[in-house]
Amino acid sequence: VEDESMKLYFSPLACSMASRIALYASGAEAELIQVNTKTKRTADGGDFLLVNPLGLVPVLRTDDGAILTENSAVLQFIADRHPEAMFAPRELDERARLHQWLSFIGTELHKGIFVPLLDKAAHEAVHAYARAKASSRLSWVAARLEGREFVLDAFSIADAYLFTVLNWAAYTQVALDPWPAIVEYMRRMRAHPAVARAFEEEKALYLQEQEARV
Ligand SMILES: N[C@@H](CCC(=O)N[C@@H](CS)C(=O)NCC(=O)O)C(=O)O
Repeated sequence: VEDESMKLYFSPLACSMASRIALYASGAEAELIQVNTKTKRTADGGDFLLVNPLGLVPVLRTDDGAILTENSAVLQFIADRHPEAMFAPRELDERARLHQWLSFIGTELHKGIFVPLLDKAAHEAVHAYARAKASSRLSWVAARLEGREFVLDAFSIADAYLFTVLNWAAYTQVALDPWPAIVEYMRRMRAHPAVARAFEEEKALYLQEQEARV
């Protein structure tokens, strides 16, 4: 597979970290381009809105120059390119289960709970509304993880995305302790080589970004 020219636009510790994890787990090569999602500038001063008018990461520029947005699509694209290296089920029922989890993580967790809580401009009523949803959503995740190592039968892009999103619990005062299965899962994920590498790199970039802002 020729993939020297793939580019992943990311912001440190944002949802795009899931795609970095998938790149590392699958062994795919891609240039990683940091985006300041506040100023909509890329690290080299480019206008990110020309890449994605929505100003959202992740964006994957595939090696034939196509622009792909949306976590779920980007993650599946990366995993499907290297099925020998990364578990990317293709049979109908397993793929449906993968879709189910990517959609759940993207809508119920990422957008439903964490985006409103991370948005400092959101009114307290918005925060309360999001917080009220957290318990049932996290119970659902915990029930799935009870007695299993990964979301599916092996490490997959669903784990990359779930770890990335649940990592925001620390920044939003969402307690995970009531769900030991989730706490243990996060511990296991942090020890996974692709997750550990991506997380360490993005934590360092996140700190740099925070320091530059002050
Ligand atoms: N629906 C999009 C949402 C992506 C998204 O929310 N990206 C966030 C980072 S986690 C972002 O770029 N936020 C910048 C902004 O809102 O301006 C997807 O699933 O990829």
